[in-house]
Amino acid sequence: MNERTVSVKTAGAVGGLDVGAIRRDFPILSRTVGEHPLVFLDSAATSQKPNQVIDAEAEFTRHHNANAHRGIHMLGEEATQAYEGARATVARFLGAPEPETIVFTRGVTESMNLVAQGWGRTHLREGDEILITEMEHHSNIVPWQMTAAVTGATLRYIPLTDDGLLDLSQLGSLLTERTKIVSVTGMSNALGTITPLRQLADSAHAVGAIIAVDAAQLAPHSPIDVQALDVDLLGFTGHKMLGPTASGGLYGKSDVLESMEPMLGGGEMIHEVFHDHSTYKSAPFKFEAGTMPIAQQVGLAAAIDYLDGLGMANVRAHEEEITRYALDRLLDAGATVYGPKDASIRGGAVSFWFKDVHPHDLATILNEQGVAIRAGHHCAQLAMRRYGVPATARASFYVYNTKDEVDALVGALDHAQAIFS
Ligand code: 7TS
Repeated sequence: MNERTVSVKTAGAVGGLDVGAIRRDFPILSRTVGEHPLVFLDSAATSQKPNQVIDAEAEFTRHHNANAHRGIHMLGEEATQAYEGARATVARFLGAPEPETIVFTRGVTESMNLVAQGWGRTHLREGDEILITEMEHHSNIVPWQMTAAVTGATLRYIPLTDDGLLDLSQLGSLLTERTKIVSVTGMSNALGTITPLRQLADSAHAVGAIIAVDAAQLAPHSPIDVQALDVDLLGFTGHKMLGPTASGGLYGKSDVLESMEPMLGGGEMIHEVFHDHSTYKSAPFKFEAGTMPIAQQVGLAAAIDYLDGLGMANVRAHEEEITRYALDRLLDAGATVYGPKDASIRGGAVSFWFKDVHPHDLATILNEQGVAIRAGHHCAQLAMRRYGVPATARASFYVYNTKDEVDALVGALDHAQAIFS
């Protein structure tokens, strides 16, 4: 173990979290990159998983594996119980009124496609408008473009300010009685911007529209109460919140879910099948066709238990503190940061451009120093275009990151500068 690893492990409490203790739960964080300790600053792409999640998935697979909702035998019952238990855990975590308001999906991409197809194709027609924002991830743009093409509805965009905030000054003309749905990210993966969801929910409802939220980045980093926010639909992804890949889901108000058509047809979503038509189960089961990722949703429940143990308010406080520190250090180092500069109104995905070094070159050099960041357009090309860049470098933080790691990032930037000058 080298000196830096030791200092990370004794970093102690930041924002109410004992980060040293947390790091011991994540075996991957003790890996090295060549001679350098791994500094993982790419949790916005996918988070690392603690032993508790890895073990829960393995325990299910080792001792309880069977298909859910099918076998009338011991393992079948155990699998069903574990799967439905996970649904109840997710519902509690999001403040949902009952487990049946949670549809399991393989992540937020599937959730937003389900909204665009299952809700959009049923409810939208020519003359209707869909309102999204210019900071959306492609998974909350492309499905709407596809639905607009099929239904004849028009897609409109809330623009961004120079500071990386939603420009709500034109909301009155963008959000009208023609608007049937507002679909927005809760937190931008490219800019870090946090959306004023309750305000948008109230504005949407005032014109008779519903609101859907892409919470891929918000759910891992901030407490969420879907009832207090009064959102109609909210998609989330498990692998960004310490859970396994292919876990996640869609919360929906019961009447909204019932009004939606399934996106996938197949086994277990039907009530009865006839030659010329089929009848479906009620929500959420009508949306869960075929064999679902069962072990993965069980792993997601373990991830939620882990986050609950930390306390989501503490998770958010830690993120704010480390993001504030990172913003200060990056700006001091001469980086151009995209998105809000005030950590109290943003999340921990920090996009930047350092001097004249292309983000891909920067990520390559940083990797040689053990620092893992992401470079690219982050599946947010509209936001990139808004700020006149093809790509950015992005450092993103989670519960296991320390200020020492921010220092390692800035140290690696100095190294990159030395190479390029
Ligand atoms: N929405 C947002 C805001 C995201 O950040 C992502 C993934 C998605 C949707 C899609 O999530 P998935 O789980 O269905 O793939 N964002 C990123 C990222 O920022 N880097 O890699 C993936």
